[in-house]
Amino acid sequence: MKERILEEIGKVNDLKASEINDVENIRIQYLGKKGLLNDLFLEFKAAPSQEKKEIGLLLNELKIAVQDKIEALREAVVSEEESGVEKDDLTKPSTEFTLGSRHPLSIVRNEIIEIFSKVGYVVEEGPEIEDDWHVFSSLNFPPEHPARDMQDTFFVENREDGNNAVLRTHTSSVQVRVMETQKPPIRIIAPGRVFRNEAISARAHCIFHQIEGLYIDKNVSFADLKQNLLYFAKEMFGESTKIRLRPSYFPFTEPSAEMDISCNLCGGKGCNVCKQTGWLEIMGCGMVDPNVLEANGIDSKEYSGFAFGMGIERITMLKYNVKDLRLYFENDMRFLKQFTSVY
Ligand code: 2U9
Repeated sequence: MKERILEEIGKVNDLKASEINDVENIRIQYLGKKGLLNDLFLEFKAAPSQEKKEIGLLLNELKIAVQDKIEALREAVVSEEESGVEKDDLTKPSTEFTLGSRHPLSIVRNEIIEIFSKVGYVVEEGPEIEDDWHVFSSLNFPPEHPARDMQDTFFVENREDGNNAVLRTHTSSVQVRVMETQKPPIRIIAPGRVFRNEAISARAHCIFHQIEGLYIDKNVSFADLKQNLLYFAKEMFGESTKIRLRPSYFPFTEPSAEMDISCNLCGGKGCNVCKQTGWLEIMGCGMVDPNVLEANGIDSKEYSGFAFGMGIERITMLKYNVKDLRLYFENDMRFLKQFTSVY
């Protein structure tokens, strides 16, 4: 009986949130006036006198053991309550916690930075609120160019001297600032947020992200441009990727080109994504216009250079098959948590 009772009381120790009231209930159950021990003592009175001594000893032993056990239980519960820590089952699995994930635009930006860093490009940054000189004039935009219109550019402040404060419409202004402060050779990439006054849709947004590159040194040629961008395309989209350059126009480069990569979905055969052409446009590029070099204090007879620019949203769409630009800005966890990367 002693063993059974001690075992029963012992089980209480395993109760999850045993409280001092529980311990008191157990004490009443065993040691109270109507408790089990008292019943036994009553029965003991009727025991034959020759057995009384032996039974009395056993009963006392049982009472002391039960008292000790209940006291130990009380102490355990009190010290647990005082420490404020619930006694945990250390064999239970730990509580689950979720790791955040990087935004897909950050993943792709970091990957592009990594690729260009390997061939000597250095990251440069600049202000998002810029002025007319750094965004337009120094980059050979004529005064009547449509980009200078309120329809296309967010104006922050109109200034008397005409050098209005604007939100930068491209990160080219970062390159201009580097040309002002550093001497060639210059080999930089400028990732950043840009702003254009456009209606928001699946294919356009008034805020987006670019990475632009600029390489200026003696004897930099169009062949260097082509080889640098071929290297980038293969690193970014796979070794079998091909590139093609189509003539284009930008105020700040001459000659200018758009660069396509072979469609990595159909391998160039033609599919919905590449609109049956086998090619996907990924960036613009060109040789820096001599006017731009001169406007920024670089002798165009001594130095030449190439530049390129790409939209990070577009590269991310191609890489991850994202169909709607707005997904990048909504911060819907169901979209965001699909992206995991080392970058
Ligand atoms: C300096 C001189 C030249 C940067 C360049 C492009 C071509 C280009 C667009 C791609 C898609 C912008 O995001 S987009 O809309 N960019 O096509 N950007 S060459 O040329 C420069 C920059 C700085 C001093």
